[in-house]
Amino acid sequence: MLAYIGLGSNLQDPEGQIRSALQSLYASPDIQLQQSSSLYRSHPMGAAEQPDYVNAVAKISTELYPMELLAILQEIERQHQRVRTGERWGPRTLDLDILLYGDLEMHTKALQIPHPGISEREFVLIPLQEIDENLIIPGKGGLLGLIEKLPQYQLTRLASPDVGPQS
Ligand code: A4P
Ligand code: MG
Repeated sequence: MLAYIGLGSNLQDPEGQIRSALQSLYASPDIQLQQSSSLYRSHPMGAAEQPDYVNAVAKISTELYPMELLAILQEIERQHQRVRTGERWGPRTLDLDILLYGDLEMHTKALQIPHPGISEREFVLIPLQEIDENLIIPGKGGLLGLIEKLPQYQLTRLASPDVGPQS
């Protein structure tokens, strides 16, 4: 199954956190890292009193079920000293979201796929476009059409990632 993972960090060397998380995905035995986007700097969505984020998207293939994949992503978050404060959209060392899992649509409390914020987030859609601009987001439509509707928050493209099959 092909899936797309959104990575975000705005604490403790965000760029390093994202590179390290990509490395963890690459090293995970049940996950094959197919491609990763460039890293992007983005203004915080939500509470303004927090540092800018670094965001990226990874395309993976896996035979894990969605809940199994989520458990592995949360374990990687824990390894990156993620502490859940309960504050929604607050600062974090590492956030890993399942953006897409094949063409699956699921809406449970534990897991919502596609990720509910996907169609309004420039820091998700632009890195996705870099990987596969013909993507269809189940229930939401074509990626390029969603990008056209975005208010432009402006992303700054940082470096290409130096881990995984591209290196
Ligand atoms: N969960 C449900 N669906 C999913 C999914 N598709 N992927 C559940 C991952 N998790 C999913 O997540 C809370 C619970 O959501 C999980 O236990 C899981 O069962 P969390 O990571 O603890 O909470 P959160 O991330 O603080 O909440 P939320 O609402 O998911 O926040 P977001 O949407 O991840 O937003 N600004 C910029 N520029 N860049 C960012 O990356 N990120 C956020 C966080 C805010 N502002 C940002 C960014
Ligand atoms: Mg999250």
